[in-house]
Amino acid sequence: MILGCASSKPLVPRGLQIALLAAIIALPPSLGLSQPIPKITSVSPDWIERGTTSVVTLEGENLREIAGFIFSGDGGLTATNAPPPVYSATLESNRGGIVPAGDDEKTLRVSVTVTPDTPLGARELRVFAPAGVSEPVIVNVDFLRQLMEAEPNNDTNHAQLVELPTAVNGVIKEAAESDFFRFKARKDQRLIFDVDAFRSGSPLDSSLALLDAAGKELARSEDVNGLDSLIEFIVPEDGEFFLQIRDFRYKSGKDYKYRIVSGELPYLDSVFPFGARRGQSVEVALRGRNLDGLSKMKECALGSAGNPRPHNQRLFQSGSVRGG
Ligand SMILES: [Ca+2]
Ligand SMILES: [Ca+2]
Repeated sequence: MILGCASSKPLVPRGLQIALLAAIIALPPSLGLSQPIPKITSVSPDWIERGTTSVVTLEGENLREIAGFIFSGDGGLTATNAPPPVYSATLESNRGGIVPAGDDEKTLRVSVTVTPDTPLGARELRVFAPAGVSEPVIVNVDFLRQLMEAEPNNDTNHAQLVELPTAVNGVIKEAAESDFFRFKARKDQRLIFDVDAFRSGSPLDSSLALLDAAGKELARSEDVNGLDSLIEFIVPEDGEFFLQIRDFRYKSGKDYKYRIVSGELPYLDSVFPFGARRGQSVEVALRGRNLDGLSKMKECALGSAGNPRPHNQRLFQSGSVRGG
């Protein structure tokens, strides 16, 4: 349809042009432009402790008219819209006032509940609206308490106090930034600090250090699992210690995320054999730390033919054992 042209005589009288425009604008969305399909680009936090309800924030597009949530994989997760935080206000100096934050279609707060007995591991989360269903993002279920770093935590004087065991989640956002955490430990504890960044696609090349209460470096790790650091620390005496993480090259960015599984936790260096036929029980030899003398597992239940996922899947991956 041609409504008119500045350089020629309009094909449609001006009054009719205005009426046509008004009619197009007034069309309901289903008859005019198609409704937009929701899109999720990130979820934070993306790890949730089993048996808890957590608020996670989705970022993306067209998230204002969400009708529901879909989880794929093992069950045990449900989600509802979370109310906006009452304290969420942004000071906008150029407008001279306080306006509510997060009132847009690019952010959605979701309350996710995980049952206490659901299997650990990853789930796909999608949102749906009348126009369609989003692509999925991954949400992980863990047995550890999940902590988000709290700024400022960029030096030992502002180190964030954490209680082990825990999984600490953070981001190295600023150039040359280090994040510091402070924890108490008892003599002879064998503590594991297992960074997960590179292995999850983060550009962070972690450099991880343990310091004593005076700030003296006791241990440092660069690359153990790919670029991810791992420290095993046998506590020399009761006291407080610092954990420090930064990028090895002092790089940074909002996607420089990390996760540090921390505490007196079992850690597998290797398993043998590496797998077994579906539906078969095998004896698996284990090598690792904090295994409580466990060197073999006689019964390693694998999924039946109808359930191809190993029940205790994580035992077939080296790294921190996260329960089962
Ligand atoms: Ca920080
Ligand atoms: Ca590294």
